[in-house]
Amino acid sequence: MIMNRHQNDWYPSNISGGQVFPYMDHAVDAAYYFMRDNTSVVDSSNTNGRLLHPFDISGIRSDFPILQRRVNGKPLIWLDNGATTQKPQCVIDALREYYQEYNSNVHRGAHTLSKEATDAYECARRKVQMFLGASAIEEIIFVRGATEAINLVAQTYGSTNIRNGDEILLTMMEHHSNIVPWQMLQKEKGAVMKVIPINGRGEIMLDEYEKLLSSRTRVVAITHVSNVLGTINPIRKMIDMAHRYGARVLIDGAQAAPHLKVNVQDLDADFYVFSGHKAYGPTGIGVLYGKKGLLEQMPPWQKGGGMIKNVTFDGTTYNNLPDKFEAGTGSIADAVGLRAAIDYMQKVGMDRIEHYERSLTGYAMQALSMIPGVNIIGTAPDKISAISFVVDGVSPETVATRLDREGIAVRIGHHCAQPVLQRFNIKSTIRASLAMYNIREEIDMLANTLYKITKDY
Ligand code: 7TS
Repeated sequence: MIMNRHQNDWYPSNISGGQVFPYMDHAVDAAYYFMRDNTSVVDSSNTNGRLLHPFDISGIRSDFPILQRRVNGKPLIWLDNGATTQKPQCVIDALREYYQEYNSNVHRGAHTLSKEATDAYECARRKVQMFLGASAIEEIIFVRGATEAINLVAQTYGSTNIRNGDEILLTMMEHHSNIVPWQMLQKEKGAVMKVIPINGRGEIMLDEYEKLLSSRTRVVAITHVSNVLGTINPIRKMIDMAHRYGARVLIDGAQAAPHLKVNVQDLDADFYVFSGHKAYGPTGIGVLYGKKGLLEQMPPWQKGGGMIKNVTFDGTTYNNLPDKFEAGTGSIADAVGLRAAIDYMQKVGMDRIEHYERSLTGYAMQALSMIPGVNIIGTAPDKISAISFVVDGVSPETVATRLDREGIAVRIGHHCAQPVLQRFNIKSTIRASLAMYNIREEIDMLANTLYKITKDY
């Protein structure tokens, strides 16, 4: 059944069918209730308590057609945003328009369609530059996603700058994409990899980090937000600390760019990466930001068409930035789709998305932490979106299957971040990860279903 686009009251008031989890009837921390009507956000940090423009949650939800779907007879509750977000209509339209009206290869300006496609592709690059606050358009390289961006940096910057005995620092909470490329490089070069530990709440131990830094540190690779714990890392400070030792810092922004306002110049990040598909854009497109001076010094990565200036059988000269790192035909339509996604996020406002999601994350933390038998992994006060937990005596598979029966999509497993789970002596968690279109009623539904599961086992 397709729901009315603007219908926002389709959750039954007694969603648990009689067995209501107690927290719904009792006042929790009032702080989590201040947006009860879902219509307005007070951002006291920016406005001294004045009301900002309404956060039009029902308008936002109606922009995402898939949210009208039913799964197993129930309205879809998409809490797997850490894996990928759903797409607003404007992104779907941008892809359709590209293929329907101006599909062409880029940078081959002999005809109208190529010019239109090139304009759209470069406009998308400009949009990303603004989104990240980069100082120059040449600093934005289109890649397939965060994984490809990190591999590019490890294999170009890394392979020319890391030598025997040099040190690479990573945190305990990195995604495999920000571990394996560095590990391979470390083995190849005879370098040393050191791991920055985290505490029991899932926060980086800055004093231990300080101790690990030295003049041997060449690269520090840190996730901005953990995909398992949701912790927001103090990357501004960590970048400063690394720079004092002359190290370069790569920030994995895969779980941050859709949720937080990022400015790479304020952060002074050397490299910042993210994936379009986790930020309401299409799959197949992602971004590597790098400081121009660094990108210019780095050798090209993949070789082929587009990245050259001149080729003879005696030798090749490479193209300028950003083309030097974009061999072959890129994901043109997906870049155009990413531009629409960024437009959409900016229309809503990154400040307001962050504020809303922080509050929703707090609400979900509160709700889940009150269910006996549910243990949350990752309790840092500064966290957003990802909430991992285990349920006493019930396997993650069983929990996920029961949730799916209610239309609730979560991810289970190691989330491609096995070391952080090892830190907490577990192999698998259930993870709910939130995005701007999620609402408290969905969290209530999750909490009530979990409560019922704990009662049944
Ligand atoms: N870095 C982080 C922090 C991530 O969470 C992910 C994907 C990646 C890198 C890789 O992104 P990709 O787009 O190149 O694949 N994380 C997840 C996740 O948590 N569930 O599915 C994918």
